[in-house]
Amino acid sequence: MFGWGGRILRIDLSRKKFIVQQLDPSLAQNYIGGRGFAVKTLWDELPPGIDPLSPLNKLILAVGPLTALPIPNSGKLLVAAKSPLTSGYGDGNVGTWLAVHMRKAGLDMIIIEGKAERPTYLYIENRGDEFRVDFNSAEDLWGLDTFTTEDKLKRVHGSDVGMVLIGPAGERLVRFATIVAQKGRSGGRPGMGAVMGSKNLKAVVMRGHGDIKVADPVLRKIGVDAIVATKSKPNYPFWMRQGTTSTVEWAQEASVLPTYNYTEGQFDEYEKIGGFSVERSKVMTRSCPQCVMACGHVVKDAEGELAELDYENIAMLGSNLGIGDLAKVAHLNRIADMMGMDTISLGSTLGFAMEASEKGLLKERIEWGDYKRAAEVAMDIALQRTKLGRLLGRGVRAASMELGPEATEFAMHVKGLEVSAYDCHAAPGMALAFSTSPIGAHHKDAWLISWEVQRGRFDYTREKVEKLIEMQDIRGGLFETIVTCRFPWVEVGLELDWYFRLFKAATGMDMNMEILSTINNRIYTLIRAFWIREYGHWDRAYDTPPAKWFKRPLSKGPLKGAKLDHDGYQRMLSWYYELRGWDERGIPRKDTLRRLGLEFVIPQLETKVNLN
Ligand code: PTT
Repeated sequence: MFGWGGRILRIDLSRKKFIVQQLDPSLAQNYIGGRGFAVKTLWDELPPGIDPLSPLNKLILAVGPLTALPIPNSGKLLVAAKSPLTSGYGDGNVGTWLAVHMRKAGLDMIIIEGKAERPTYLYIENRGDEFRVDFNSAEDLWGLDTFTTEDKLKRVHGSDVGMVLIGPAGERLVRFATIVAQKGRSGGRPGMGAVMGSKNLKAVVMRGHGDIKVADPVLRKIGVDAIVATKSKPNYPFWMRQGTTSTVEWAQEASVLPTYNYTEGQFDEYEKIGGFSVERSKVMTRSCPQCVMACGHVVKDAEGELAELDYENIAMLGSNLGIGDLAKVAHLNRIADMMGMDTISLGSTLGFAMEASEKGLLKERIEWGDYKRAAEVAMDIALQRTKLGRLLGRGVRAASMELGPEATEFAMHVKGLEVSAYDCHAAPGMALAFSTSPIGAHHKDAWLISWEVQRGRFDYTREKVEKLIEMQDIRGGLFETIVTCRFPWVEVGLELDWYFRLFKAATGMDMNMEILSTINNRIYTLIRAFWIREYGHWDRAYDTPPAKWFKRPLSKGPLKGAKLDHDGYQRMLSWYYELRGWDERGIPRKDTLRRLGLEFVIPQLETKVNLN
């Protein structure tokens, strides 16, 4: 089998044991890698209904057949587990040298089980088929921020290792704690860092040895040509100047820049935090391994320290909180990176707290634009040191339920995952994208918004739903399974055909849109089955965007008065279900399950819901 390493490393923290297992070739054929491997493993191996923070949860680190190859932007790792934030399926995609070392060692997946008795970090190394896994004490690392931890581990193991780690937020089980790498790569928004923390696992460090075997050596030439093609795209030079941060100006123009906890779509001070401001302030860029499109723009923060910015971070910690100062936004970003928290969920919970405080639903004061207070509350959350920090550290869904029905009206989440940085008062397609994303309200599976802004943003059409599914199939089905960065395709327009050719050269297997669509339908439907099994029931309400976008129209700007239409949205949701082969409740039909080779989920699902 070419393209895949063919090995799975299974590590039991409770018993300090590990085994190397063979990858079942049918798993590769039917699920490709990354997210596909993760959900199949979680479905097969997790006892239904477990507490995500219990030792029974499993942390999956998975690569794909194109990870770490000499092709554009291939140093990525899929991290997944049952989410402590949403209680459903959770994953994220983090850039890290660990992915490269896994590939060198021939590992497709590392499955981490159980719970270490004391704080531990893992050191993994291979010589051919022989693996060594050390269960090292992390007592002296526990409590340290991610930057210091990385420096310390590199002093012990050398700077050429790959690693992922958590900060104090993960240790203290903040539900949106992430897994961090390379001082600024952060992945696993739905609390993958808390899952690591619950296992007393501070870091995974690895040095892999070996070559990645591919089916056809022509891969190297196609890879080099693809890199040249990426760099030759007309908007490549502008991308290198501003990366994702130019989205601030675009979002302002389109009235989709989240402002004051998604109350408005425009922010008066947007220029101060926009792409041009970042370009002027930039001191360096940071990137994932094997990247030709560095997206981490590093600026000096309000305390003179280096901090990395992307669009999502700026919007959620800037306009969404009413903070129009790049250095201050960067400081909040630095806190999130050092403590190991997701910036999107942090910005959303802080925005929620500001609105709750304004409405008198919170005793504690936290005002719009007050960066010092925002930084203090961010640390309260990370360290779980105050009542407010403990409330917000559970995410906006849990916090709003505690504050009462009025608060749930402005809690910006879907299925418990805080919404990423696009206001959808006038973007029903993007609202549907958030609501049908397999992990909750993340934009990564379908960034429909720029397409719909051009094509008729007030329409509730079937064409939009079809486009959404096509995007999910490409982003979810391709980039989350081959596990490389999607930016060459999405940001500078590298044609998909490059990836199909690279896939063929790596694995010897064909790939095209039709195959991709079948595989992604299988993965999406299995993920949906996982959510239903874990929740024990299902209905359309779980696939519905936050109430604010329906009930509270934009109050200013060119789209003043805009809000989502309930009936139009429900129509689109029904089309979505129909196209995926799910019934009117959003539950996969039996014939769909059989057609996709997922009949094995039927007995368990039938104990929870009636299947059509
Ligand atoms: C992703 C989410 C994003 S999406 C951003 S900015 W983006 C935020 N970045 C954070 C950060 O930084 N620090 C922090 N403490 N928390 C953060 N949370 C937010 O996390 C990321 C890049 C980006 S930057 C994007 S869009 C693309 N995402 C990809 C993806 O999802 N899949 C894929 N195959 N390729 C992708 N390429 C791009 O990678 P999550 P990263 Mg992240 C400072 O992982 O959980 O999906 O959250 O992984 O290595 O940082 O790369 O405008």
